[in-house]
Amino acid sequence: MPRTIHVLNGPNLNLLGQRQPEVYGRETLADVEAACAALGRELGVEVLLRQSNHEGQLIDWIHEARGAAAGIVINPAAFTHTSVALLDALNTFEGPVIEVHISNVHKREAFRHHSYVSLRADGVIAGCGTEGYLLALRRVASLTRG
Ligand code: DHK
Repeated sequence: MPRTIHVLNGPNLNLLGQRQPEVYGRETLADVEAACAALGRELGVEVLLRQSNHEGQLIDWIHEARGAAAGIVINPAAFTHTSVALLDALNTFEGPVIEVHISNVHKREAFRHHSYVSLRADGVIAGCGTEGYLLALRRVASLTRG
């Protein structure tokens, strides 16, 4: 059975491609999902991509990943900078976690420089655009290869 990698996306990422394209680019989340699925086929993994604007929903999905996902790629969006609850949820997950930010958060406002999720993440990718998701998938696949 192929390993499944869960790709979780936080608030406002449903508007990817429309929202501040000068910061987040013109690709939509559907484009990201298609690119992740194509790479998944190449790597021999399944990819489940989800997005929610609600913190509790993201936490429920992290709990669902326990014992089910080989790894988690997560762009927590604004919850990166605010959510101890997401950090606590990720701390219950046993596999690798890679944190992705489309923009280079360190080049932006000071409040974006701190990440609660980074206290758990095994790797962090920022400022590589939506390609960051593909880099993160490759990393999870290599970390979990048997
Ligand atoms: C996305 C967001 O929505 C912001 O709140 C983060 C992140 C950065 C990104 O670059 O993907 O600060």
